[in-house]
Amino acid sequence: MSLINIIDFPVLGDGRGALVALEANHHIPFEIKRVYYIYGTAQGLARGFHAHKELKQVAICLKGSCRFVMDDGKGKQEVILASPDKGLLIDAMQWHEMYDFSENCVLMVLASDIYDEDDYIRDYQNFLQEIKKC
Ligand code: T46
Repeated sequence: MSLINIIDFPVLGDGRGALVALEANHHIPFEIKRVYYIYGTAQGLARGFHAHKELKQVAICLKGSCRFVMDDGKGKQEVILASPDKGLLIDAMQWHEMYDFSENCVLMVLASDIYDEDDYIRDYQNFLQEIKKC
């Protein structure tokens, strides 16, 4: 089973440039309750290192590039996000780590719920224990 689920968004391009429109429950497979974005990332530093118990997310690299490592407790797979017309689905109970942010990277994330620290599993051993119960 692939841990990398990329959603290709339709690009409505014309002579003036490109336009991508994302609709909840259509292009994005959930109701969007929160949008956040990451930019100005320190060079050489990684982020993530957690899984979410319930939250579903789609990550879109609007500018530049970054690398995601996705982990289901049995295996790991990597993907580079470098295009604003592609979204990476980060499902619940997928451990994820983000590396190699380019200097100009702008990473936008659409999330199925508002921020809740209790939904995070930030300890990898705890994640491995929880995944066995799924
Ligand atoms: C994820 C990956 C892809 C908030 O207060 N509200 C928010 O909506 C978010 C996303 C974060 N925060 C606070 C929590 C921390 O004190 O901002 C701080 C940095 O968050 P964190 O260390 O979790 O950042 P990342 O880049 O490691 O992870 C983020 C998301 O938190 C996470 O849900 O899946 O991006």
